Amino acid sequence: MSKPKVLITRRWPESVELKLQQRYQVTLNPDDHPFSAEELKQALQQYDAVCPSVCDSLPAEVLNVADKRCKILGNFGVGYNHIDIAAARQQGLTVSNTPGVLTESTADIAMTLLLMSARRGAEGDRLVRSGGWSGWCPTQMMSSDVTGATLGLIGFGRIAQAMAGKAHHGFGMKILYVKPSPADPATVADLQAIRCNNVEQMLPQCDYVSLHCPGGAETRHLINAERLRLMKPSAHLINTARGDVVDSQALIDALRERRIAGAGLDVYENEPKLHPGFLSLENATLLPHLGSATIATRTAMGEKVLANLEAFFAGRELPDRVV
Ligand code: 8YV
Repeated sequence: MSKPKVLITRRWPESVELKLQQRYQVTLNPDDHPFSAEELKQALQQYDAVCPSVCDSLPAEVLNVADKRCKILGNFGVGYNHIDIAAARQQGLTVSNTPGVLTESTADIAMTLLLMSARRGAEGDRLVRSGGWSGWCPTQMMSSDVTGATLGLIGFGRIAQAMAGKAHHGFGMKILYVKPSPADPATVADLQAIRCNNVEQMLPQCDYVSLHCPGGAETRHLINAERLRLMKPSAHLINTARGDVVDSQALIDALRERRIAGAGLDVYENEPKLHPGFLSLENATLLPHLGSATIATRTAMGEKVLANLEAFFAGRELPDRVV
């Protein structure tokens, strides 16, 4: 029997690409260019498995292409809001993702952004590089304390809980959260976390707010102008979830008018073409979607995709089935 044909849409860690080459008739993307909608449609027609990532938009219009050969989308990433899941289901496509292996690295980036935003890290770096630093003085670049402050989490899944652990046990932070259903009692006890009734109730109490809900239609612009007005003027907003959870223009206005102190962002609406308004804001710390970007994590994500493909082609239940 010939080996299944597999397409990887972007470069993956070399060790995983090698394993893919040993197991499948695999096509890699040596120049790492992002695929166009047309290329994705052709991929669905030519391969048994297509392995996309967050930069591959797969709406119904692409997934519904005629004469599909593809049976499985082995997504490289835990978030799958770039895939129209209803259309995939309707087309009989299997979809898998990579939960669990990127929890700590993404929580680390959220904590990095919180610290950078609180302590004005990126701004300080720019000052030194610009040659504009005239030396230490008692009132220069004063900032906000992290230790002992209150952190509010919107969404309380794996990544939020990992961040809460770092914040509470490492920095003595008080943890608040909003989640549709109560969290596991042992976790709540360990973090001494307090569940708030809703976002409106939580926001005014927080020194830092970190977003950990999934992206997509249900959470689009969950942080809007109205809710930004509920935050303390000294508070910071951290987003490592998905860009469209925040109304960019509303956040830019709030930062510009200093209605909140700062924002630390790893994700953006219309990534990578973020709203240009962010670029001139000293109080916005901007990272290029680095949440899971450690060698170990990206390798583990690739291994997860491999495990899902292996199960699928062996006719076994998938470890990480979305659809
Ligand atoms: C990835 C992520 O870098 O897993 C996710 O959902 O946002 C990041 O870890 C990216 O999505 C890879 O597709």
